[in-house]
Amino acid sequence: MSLRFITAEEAASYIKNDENVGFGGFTAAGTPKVVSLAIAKKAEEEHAAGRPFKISVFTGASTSDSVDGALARAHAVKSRTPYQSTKDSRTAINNNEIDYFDMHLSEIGQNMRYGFYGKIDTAIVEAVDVTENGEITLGIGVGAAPTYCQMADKIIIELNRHAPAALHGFHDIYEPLNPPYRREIPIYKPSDRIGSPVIKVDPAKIIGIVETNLPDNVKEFAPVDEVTARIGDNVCGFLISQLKSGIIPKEFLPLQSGVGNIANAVLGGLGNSPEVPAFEMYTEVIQDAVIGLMREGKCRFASGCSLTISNAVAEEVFADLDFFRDKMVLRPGEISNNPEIVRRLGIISINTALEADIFGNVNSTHVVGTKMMNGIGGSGDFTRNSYISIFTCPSVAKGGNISAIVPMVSHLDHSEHSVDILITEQGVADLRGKSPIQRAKEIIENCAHPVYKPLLRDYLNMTRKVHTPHNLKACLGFHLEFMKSGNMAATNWADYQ
Ligand code: 0RQ
Repeated sequence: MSLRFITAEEAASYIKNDENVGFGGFTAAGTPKVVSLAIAKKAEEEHAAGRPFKISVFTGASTSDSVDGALARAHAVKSRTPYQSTKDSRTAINNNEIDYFDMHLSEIGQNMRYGFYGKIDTAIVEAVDVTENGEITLGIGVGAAPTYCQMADKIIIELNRHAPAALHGFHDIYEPLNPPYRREIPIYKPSDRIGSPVIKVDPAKIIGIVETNLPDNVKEFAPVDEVTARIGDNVCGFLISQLKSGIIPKEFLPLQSGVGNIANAVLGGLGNSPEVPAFEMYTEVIQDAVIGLMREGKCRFASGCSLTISNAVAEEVFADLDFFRDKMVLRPGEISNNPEIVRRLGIISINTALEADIFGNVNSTHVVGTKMMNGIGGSGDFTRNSYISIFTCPSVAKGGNISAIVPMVSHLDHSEHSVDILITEQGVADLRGKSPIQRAKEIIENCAHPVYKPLLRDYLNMTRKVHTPHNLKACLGFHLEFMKSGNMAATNWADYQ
């Protein structure tokens, strides 16, 4: 059958109020860029005419302003999962206008197939190529596109001419069977390929193709500053110490690193450390620094779910695909983040905390316990199952008014049972094999900012000797003080006696 090219407006006309829509892509990479804008416009027109129009938005991870931003501003989102990171969608979530459920990214594909969240009415995916027999070569982000395409009644493809069709062969599309028929996922090293370079769908489900020619516009990284550089150095120093002691084998182990400025600084630091051997990555997002490390021969291979790279770096990669072809693979989030594989490969995970408590519990998602920042993303998929799990963060936020090290986290994402190492610009806390009191001393002395150390020491000494010495009246004292005076450092423990 022949492919039908349509406009973004026509594509949007097929999306009805209250549909479940699955978007392909992962971060801004490979995320649809024009049909979502047309859906937002349609929503505004429907609302102006007094008719309801909202959709439930399912994705692979965060998207871009063209999906989350535009749809939130148009009040077009009923519910949202599994992760987001744009300002307008965050505001709508915190106003409870959007029902957001935050979840581990590895689970979205299987949970959809299990039927936990209903059906997928329409899948909207970006591709660099599509054939008449329904073979789709995705763009530079995979996410949950394979599952959404398999489940959807209708598929809309944004065929983006900006990325080369020669990306064919970079993807490895594989969906596990559902229990009780599931077998092991046969990935034994990051470079193993187990699936197909394309998503194969019934071509009759493809209701239209919208042509685009647009870059992914992944946000540029901030230059490495003094604090992020010190965190990067501390991570490198720690990994080198583990290598020298033989805990990390001499071949090194695959790395996972979160997104953002700190992750970028850490990777840059690893590249500059002659004592760290060339390594492989089994990670979620392959970002700018990894491309540089590949050029230098420091990163031998990267398996990820997306190429979350800035426009300039994307142009460099697209112009030299043959160099990168045997150095990377793009997989569905269900596979890139799969706990079974993370545990098997012995991955070293490096993720970012908003705050950590003195006993090693980590909050990655909620500002002062109540306001959603982004979501847990893939951090839990990796942390819980890694060989060594590392969390990094600056010791203070908001000019020192917030301590990232608190007596008790105001929301829990990663528990003390899963967090091995905490690293700030102040130093490294190794929590492995330590009791709660030992962990608290390690974290306060090595990771807390000097301004907050005396307060944290006093907190620890305040309670009579028990296994985990919390004072239940005072444990959220830092947060209560921040809400009262705007400065956690003004906390007075006498107020809680
Ligand atoms: O605020 O933006 O107003 O300046 O939080 O903090 O230090 O710039 O760090 O951009 O890496 O984000 C945890 C949110 C960190 C992110 C989080 C304020 C701070 C700043 C951002 P401003 P930084 P980052 C794989 C792994 C969960 C998902 C994950 C994240 C802003 O890393 O979403 O790990 N992680 N995925 O000032 C109040 C505190 C604060 C605070 C920092 N304690 N209280 N505000 N801030 N600490 C990736 C994927 O899943 C795709």
